[in-house]
Amino acid sequence: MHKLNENDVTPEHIFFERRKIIQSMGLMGAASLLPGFALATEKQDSRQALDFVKDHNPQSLLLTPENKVIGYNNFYEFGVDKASPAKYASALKTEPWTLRVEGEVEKPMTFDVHQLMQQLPLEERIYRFRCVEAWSMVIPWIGFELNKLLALVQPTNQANYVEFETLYDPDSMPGQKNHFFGGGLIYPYVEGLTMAEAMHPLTLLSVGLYGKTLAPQNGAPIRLVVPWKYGFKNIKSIVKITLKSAQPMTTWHQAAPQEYGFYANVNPEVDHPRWSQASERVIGSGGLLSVKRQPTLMFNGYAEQVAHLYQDLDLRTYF
Ligand SMILES: Nc1nc2c(c(=O)[nH]1)N[C@H]1C(S)=C(S)[C@@H](COP(=O)(O)O)O[C@H]1N2
Ligand SMILES: [Mo]
Repeated sequence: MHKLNENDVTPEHIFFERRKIIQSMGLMGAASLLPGFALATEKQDSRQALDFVKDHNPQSLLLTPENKVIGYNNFYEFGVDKASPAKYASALKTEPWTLRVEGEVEKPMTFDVHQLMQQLPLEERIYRFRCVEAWSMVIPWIGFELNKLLALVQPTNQANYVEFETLYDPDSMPGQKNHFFGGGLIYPYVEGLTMAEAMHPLTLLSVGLYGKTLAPQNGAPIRLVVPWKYGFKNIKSIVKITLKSAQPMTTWHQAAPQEYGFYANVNPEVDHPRWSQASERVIGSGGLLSVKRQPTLMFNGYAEQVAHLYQDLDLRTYF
């Protein structure tokens, strides 16, 4: 693995240096002159700074600019096009927010998410993010390992799966009120993991990105991040986690079972029935026309850490 030394200038350093310079010059308003920086500075006001242990970016991944992370989203509760969530999700009231954890656990608990953020130490994780629609980003998430939360509720030995549920609130989520606006999905949005996936140290509950609390369009105040799986597994604005003995039914699998499996591990060798998964459009700092393509990596580049979870599984059948 590539080791960082003092001469390495990571993209992340460039980002923070740039911000420092702009702030020290009192020129935040002039930030729009810098490519890939304009929207972020205007929209970050509602988000609060977080205390967290910083990632070293060991793989020197080039970050997707913040304005694209918060401006190019999938959150069908707020409409199906990529710009809709940033437009409409500010209607979501994210404080106070309770997260219920129940099912196959010794101690069912209801958490106040903002208290939980004080209680569990937060860390940054710079992860690749690969959407099933064959585009990708690199995002500096902030959060804690899901296994830390599960330890508090003490799973029973019947707990084989973990089910996650998004808020159901048609008054603030127009996609839940109007079937077509919401892309025809059945709500609330539900996702699931096996217990082994949920306990894996790469699996995060995220409460922030780029140094601050999550924007509503990214799933504030708390959402799942599983970096070796397609984007749709990364369920947003979670209100309930239920540990189960049987595999849960999940939203996209229910909508189109032949296209979206339960596992949804990033796999360049198994195509989506309607398109190839062998390569991806990188959402980076370039304009939409200069978007580069790169080959997709097995398990999205995390094979070393997670391949063992699937060694007895036929990944064509269990896609
Ligand atoms: N509740 C909910 N969670 C969701 C979605 C959604 O429509 N509703 N879309 C998923 C999809 S398809 C993707 S690619 C990611 C996008 O996350 P981002 O907008 O933060 O990049 O969120 C996932 N989580
Ligand atoms: Mo996605």
